[in-house]
Amino acid sequence: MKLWYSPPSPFARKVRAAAIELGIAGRIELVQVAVLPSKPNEELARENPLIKIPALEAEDGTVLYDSRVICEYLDALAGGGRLFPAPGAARWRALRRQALGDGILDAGILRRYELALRPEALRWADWLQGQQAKVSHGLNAAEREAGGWDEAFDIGHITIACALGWLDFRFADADWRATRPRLGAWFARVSARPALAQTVPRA
Ligand SMILES: N[C@@H](CCC(=O)N[C@@H](CS)C(=O)NCC(=O)O)C(=O)O
Repeated sequence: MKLWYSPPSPFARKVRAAAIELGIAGRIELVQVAVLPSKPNEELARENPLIKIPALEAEDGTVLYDSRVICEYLDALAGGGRLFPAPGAARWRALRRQALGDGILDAGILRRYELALRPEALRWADWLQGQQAKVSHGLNAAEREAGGWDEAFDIGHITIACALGWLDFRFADADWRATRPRLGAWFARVSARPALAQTVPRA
């Protein structure tokens, strides 16, 4: 299998961490690519028409996207039911957690693009604030739930951890831990897992 990724990408990190958790990372060749919404990568577009990472060439040659589909594929490949619980309440909780982490990232990445790519004179302060509100409320929801998160480590936990790691990487001065002690303590504990320790975002 082949994974198109970049070292800072939190969505690609989800896939890399999932593969390590599942013990199948050795079956995946990593292909580093550059992606920017302001500069479409036409080579990547041949693999993923949405021109985003991650994209995974699966064992049958199909190219899968996005991170949610790829992670569920890897889970199935490793026997199923490990990162994506079987149908039932635990599965809905895991998928909801994944949606929360993905949503925090979607809003955070839109802010990042606005701040890093858009010319300063064209920036839209209300829109930036609207995205920040999604990040903040999302983190508050995670703080309310994090007390019960030590029983398992599913795709939702991986996604939340990747979101927190990316916020630390891109917005290091935004002290999200100050008002979210349970989430901070949980993140410190899970960061020691090889799947997260080996995939810390870097430039
Ligand atoms: N929903 C997608 C989001 C993927 C995504 O936004 N990836 C970013 C990099 S972290 C990207 O490729 N951005 C390029 C662009 O938006 O053009 C997933 O879960 O994989």
